[in-house]
Amino acid sequence: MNDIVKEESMESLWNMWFTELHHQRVGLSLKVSRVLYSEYSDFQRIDVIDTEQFGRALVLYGSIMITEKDEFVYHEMLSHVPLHVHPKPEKVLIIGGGDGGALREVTKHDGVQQATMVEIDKQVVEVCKQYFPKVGGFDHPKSRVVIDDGAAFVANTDEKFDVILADTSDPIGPAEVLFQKPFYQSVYDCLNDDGIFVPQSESPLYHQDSVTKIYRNLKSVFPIVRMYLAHIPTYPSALWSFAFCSKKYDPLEDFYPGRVVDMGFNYYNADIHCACFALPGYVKELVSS
Ligand code: SPD
Repeated sequence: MNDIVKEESMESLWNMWFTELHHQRVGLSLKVSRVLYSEYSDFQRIDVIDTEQFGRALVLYGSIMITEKDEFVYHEMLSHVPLHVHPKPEKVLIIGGGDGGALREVTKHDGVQQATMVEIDKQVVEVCKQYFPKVGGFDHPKSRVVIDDGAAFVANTDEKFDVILADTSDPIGPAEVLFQKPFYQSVYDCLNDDGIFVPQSESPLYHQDSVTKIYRNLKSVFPIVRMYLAHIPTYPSALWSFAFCSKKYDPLEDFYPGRVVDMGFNYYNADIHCACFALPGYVKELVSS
């Protein structure tokens, strides 16, 4: 057998798959070409895998946080919806977001003077800088990275922000407190009087109990709370939600399509901005109480 034939046979024998269970009886399986990193940090298990369809994936505690191929949807929708409603977003805070994708999107706005990212797990930031060098906006002059507990940061800071994003993992483990009322109240308190807060708010199909609780908590703190949706292929049910929470601005009445400047978006645009707030009946019901 010559070397080429030998290599081809080895290739065809490689049949390694990563499966994330999205529900007790449903999962997403991706064919893996290489496992690049597997370690435990002080907070969680961190894996980086190379997948044949979605490129590299960052997996925390067994759950996909980003893949190279579809992270743009999540980060554009988390960042640009609020940043196109607030008329003058100068100071932006990102809670979590250790991969730096939200930092990359936020710093695209000329008016933003400083984007502060507060991530609890230093190891996530280091791993992402090494394995996802194109994702994170860490080196932008407006970026400031703080390694700290996001809940403690908002509870103790004297700083005020125009827009706050909660770019968290799921409400289990270290991120659990970031879905609860005391955290939402601290966020409210460190927003300016016309501030906007957007947390990711899970899958309206597979995480219905969590979604209902998250929106109840948010509505007990913010006068304006509106869910919006995006299609993210590698997240549970591929239908993901975000909560637009605001002290003053309405996400549609205070949105002016003419102000949208193309910053190289691949998902977000003025039509998507308006359309993403349209909710299916079963989702409306989830967030109506
Ligand atoms: N189940 C996956 C939820 C992940 C949401 N956050 C992703 C962080 C990407 N910056």
